[in-house]
Amino acid sequence: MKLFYSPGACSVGIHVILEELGRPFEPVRVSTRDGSNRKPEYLAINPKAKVPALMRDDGTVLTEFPVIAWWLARSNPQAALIPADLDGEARAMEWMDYLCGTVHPQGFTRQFRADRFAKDEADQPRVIAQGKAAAEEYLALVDSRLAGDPWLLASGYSVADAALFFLENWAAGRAGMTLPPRLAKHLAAMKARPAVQRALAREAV
Ligand SMILES: N[C@@H](CCC(=O)N[C@@H](CS)C(=O)NCC(=O)O)C(=O)O
Repeated sequence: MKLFYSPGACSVGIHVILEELGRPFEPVRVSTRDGSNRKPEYLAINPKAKVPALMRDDGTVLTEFPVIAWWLARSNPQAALIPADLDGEARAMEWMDYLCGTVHPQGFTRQFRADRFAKDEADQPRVIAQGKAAAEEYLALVDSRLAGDPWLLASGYSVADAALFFLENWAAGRAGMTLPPRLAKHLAAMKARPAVQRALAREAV
């Protein structure tokens, strides 16, 4: 398997999941900062020009964080990274959809890529402020709805925690936000996991 990732991007969550599985994979760096994701070689792999993308052993490619995470968890049931019961699995998907489909673009892409939302530079501080306010509101909601301690689901650690991790890491780092208390505890618990440490170390190289 090959993981196409960009250092510091949302793809670190998939990097974490692959490290949790302990199966061999090849990490392939595609920097979104220098525009490598828009080069023809990468567009041939993912025409959406986004990371993460996962090339499976048969050469087929999956895109979209929640789908890649779900597929990895379901195809490696021994790792127990998603609840085995239908309702628990639905809860994990519900969180990942919210985190990747709402919190990421509305809360953080607005802060980090304001030029995508406002061409006129004079309008961009307003977009950034909107993103920060939205991120604070969304993260407060997540904080109030954690069903586990410290994990998102009452049943324990799951791929949904890896999705929450990349957002918390952005919030506490690049966005300079103060995390609400339960999310601060969740981030610390994530950072204590050897799989997270391995993923972060590899991305830092
Ligand atoms: N819906 C996608 C979004 C992925 C996404 O936005 N990735 C960002 C990095 S965090 C990216 O590739 N940005 C490059 C660009 O938009 O040029 C998912 O959940 O996987």
